Amino acid sequence: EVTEEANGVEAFKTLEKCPETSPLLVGPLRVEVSDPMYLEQIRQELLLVDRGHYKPPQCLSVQKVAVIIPYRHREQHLKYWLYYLHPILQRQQLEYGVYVIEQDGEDTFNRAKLLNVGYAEALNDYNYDCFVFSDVDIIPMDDRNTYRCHDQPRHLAVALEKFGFRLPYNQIFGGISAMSKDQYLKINGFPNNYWGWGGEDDDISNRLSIRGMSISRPNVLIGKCKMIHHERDKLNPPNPQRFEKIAHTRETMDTDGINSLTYNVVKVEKDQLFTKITVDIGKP
Ligand code: BGN
Repeated sequence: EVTEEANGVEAFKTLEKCPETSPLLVGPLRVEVSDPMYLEQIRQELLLVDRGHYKPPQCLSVQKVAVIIPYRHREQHLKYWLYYLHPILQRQQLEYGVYVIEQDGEDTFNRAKLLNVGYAEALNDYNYDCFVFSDVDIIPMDDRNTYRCHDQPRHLAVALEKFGFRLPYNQIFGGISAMSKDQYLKINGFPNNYWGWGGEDDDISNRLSIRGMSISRPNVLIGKCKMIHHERDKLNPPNPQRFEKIAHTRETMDTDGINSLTYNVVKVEKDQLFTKITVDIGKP
């Protein structure tokens, strides 16, 4: 007689929790962004990823992580991101899903609103409890920089070459960050009305400190990241209102955030390696 255990059904149910530190990590990584990338080739090497979702086969991931990438017109960057990040996240033994949130149309870019959309859409899709918000052009250079949530909101893009591999200022929260659902809801999510480059991450950082949270980070060795060089986006000019706006986070955060988010989904595309959601988020 074949028992459930013997045919593997029971074995799946009793997978043990993944260890605190994954045994698959290798540490520092070489990140090269010069050779062209081909999506079909990347897909061939990542056969365990299904519609952007991965579950470690060896153990039960303690957190379910949604990785949210705000996006427009960065096809080549996205290929590098997928090529490098999927294997890293898998070595980190995370259960994760990748969501690329594309701003429809050609109006000024709004990073933080796209991140809010990503939070909402990822939660519609699956029961995630941790959210990593990542720019498409930043790749970690050490796989010990884990894409998961901590007791305090986490900043992951700690050491970039353009800032001499250290923090330009203490409260910086840009590039890549991770927050649990609870941490995110405590600050009413992110602001929806920062159109153009700059300041939205400082607003988020203000929200965290106003709600009594602090920023957790890996050290500068583990937190080293590669930023892919590019021209400034024409559709993402520096936001002239950003100085004024970050001075008023306290007054705006309770009415501007996930509780006031509106948008329309234009298109959903399920690729093997990611879910891409194209959204109309309005205009400035
Ligand atoms: C800061 C930007 C951040 C950006 C970092 C790093 C502002 C607000 C007015 C001071 N903040 O200056 O958004 O992440 O630089 O590039 O511009």
